[in-house]
Amino acid sequence: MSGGATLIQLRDKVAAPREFYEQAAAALHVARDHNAKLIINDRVDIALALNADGVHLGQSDIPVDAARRLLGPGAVIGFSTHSISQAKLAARMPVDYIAFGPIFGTSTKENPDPVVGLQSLPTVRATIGDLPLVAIGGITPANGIDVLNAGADALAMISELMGDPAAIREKMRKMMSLVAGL
Ligand code: 3NM
Repeated sequence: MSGGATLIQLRDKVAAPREFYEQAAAALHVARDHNAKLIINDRVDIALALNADGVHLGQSDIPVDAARRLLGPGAVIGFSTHSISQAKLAARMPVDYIAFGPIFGTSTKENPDPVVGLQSLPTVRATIGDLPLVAIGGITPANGIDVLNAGADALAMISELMGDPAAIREKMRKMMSLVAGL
C-alpha cells in the first residue's frame, strides 16, 4: 500500500474462518490507513461483517448476483474468469472488474486453469467492453507492460511481491513507475 497498490485482495485458502476474519480485520485497518481498498477473496460474509470494500469471487463461489444483493451497489465485486466464454458471461453480471488468467504459468495456485496467454487479451478486451480487465497469473515487471499493452487495465501479482516480503514496497514502486511511463 505504501508501495502504491490501490486495491488489495486478501486471499488465504487454508486459514480457518476465524483466523481469516481476524486477518481481514487487521488488513482492513492497514488499508484504511493508506487509502487503499481491501477486498476479501471468496468470503462475502467476512466482507459484510467487517464492512470491507468488497469481494473477489471465483467460478465456484456464490453467484455474483447473490453477492451483489448482500453487499449492495457500492461494494467492489471482482470475478475471476479463465476463458473467453467465461469472460463473455461475466460481462453481463453486476461486476466491477473482470479478472482473467492465468496469463502466464503460475505456481501460486494448486490447480491452475490452463494458461490463456498474452495473445488472448485483445479478444477479452473486445468482449467485455468498458469493464476493467485485471490480468493475473505469472505477472512480473518484465512482462507487465506487454500485458497492459495487450489490453489489460490492471495487473494482479502474488509471487512477484510475496516471494520477498521485505521488498514488497520497493517492488511495487518499481512496478508503478514502469506503468506510469506508459
Ligand atoms: N488466479 P502469481 S492465477 C490467484 O488464473 C490466481 O485466475 C489466477 O499468482 C487465475 O502472481 C492466480 O504468483 C495466481 O502467478 C496468481
